[in-house]
Amino acid sequence: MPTLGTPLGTSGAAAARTAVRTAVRTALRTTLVAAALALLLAPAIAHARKGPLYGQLPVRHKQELRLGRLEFAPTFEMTVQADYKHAVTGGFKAEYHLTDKLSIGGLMFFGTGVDTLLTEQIRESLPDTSTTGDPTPSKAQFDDHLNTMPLHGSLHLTLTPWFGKMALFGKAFINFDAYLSGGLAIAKTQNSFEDGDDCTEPDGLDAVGMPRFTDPRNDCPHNAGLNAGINVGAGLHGYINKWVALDLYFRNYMFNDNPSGLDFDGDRKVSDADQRFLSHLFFGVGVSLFFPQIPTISR
Ligand SMILES: [Ca+2]
Ligand SMILES: [Ca+2]
Repeated sequence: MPTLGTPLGTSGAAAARTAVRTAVRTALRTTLVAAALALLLAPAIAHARKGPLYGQLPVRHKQELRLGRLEFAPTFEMTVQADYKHAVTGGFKAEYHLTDKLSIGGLMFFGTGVDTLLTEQIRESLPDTSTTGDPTPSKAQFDDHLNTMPLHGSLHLTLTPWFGKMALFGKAFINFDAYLSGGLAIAKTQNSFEDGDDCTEPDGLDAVGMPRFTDPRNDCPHNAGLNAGINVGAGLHGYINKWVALDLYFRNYMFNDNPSGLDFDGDRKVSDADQRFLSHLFFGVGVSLFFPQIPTISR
């Protein structure tokens, strides 16, 4: 009769070893199958995490309101914060949209000068006739030195990185875009000074007989002619339909100018040295017409 603590026989030990080997093989097989399944399913799981829109176009079947279209816009432009003369102008913008985001264009405006409130106040404070020894200009001398801008324009590149749709009162949906623009500026300026624009009249002789300049009022304004410079602008289109849009923008035309036509640097004479590289900021509103009238549709 067997007793507790008696060692197993030879056949019992062999059976136990076989059972352990079988268990290890089963565990290994299960682990390998699980690893293979994980490798196979990993891309599918990753794709599912990125969502169904992964790799898709941002916008499908989009109306191409700019791409390949010519934009022509009758436009009104007026200066903002001019010192002496507002420029009130009318003209046009022409722009060819090479891509949805990039266009090349030009602007041309014709206009007239309108006194600012500052000019009216200064004129009222001035005497009708000038006096020798008193540097104050007469009303006529002040007026004849001011310049106006009868013509100005631009050649520029425009970047339109933003576009979308706006809802008006939750009912009407209109397309819009916003753009930045910059390039070359040109401006024609003129004055009403009768004796020309480039003279600097001597006002006597100094001790060694050289011309002496003490009175800028009889000098020419040095502020008329064709001026070249640069311009930058920013604006937006609100599309009324597929080929008509409202165009609102600010554009700054920068070039050398001396709007008062009088002595700015204080050397008692008017010369080209009185000109500075100045901003001429305009607000513009135009009606943009896009051609062809029917936009293409993206894929
Ligand atoms: Ca002089
Ligand atoms: Ca001067």
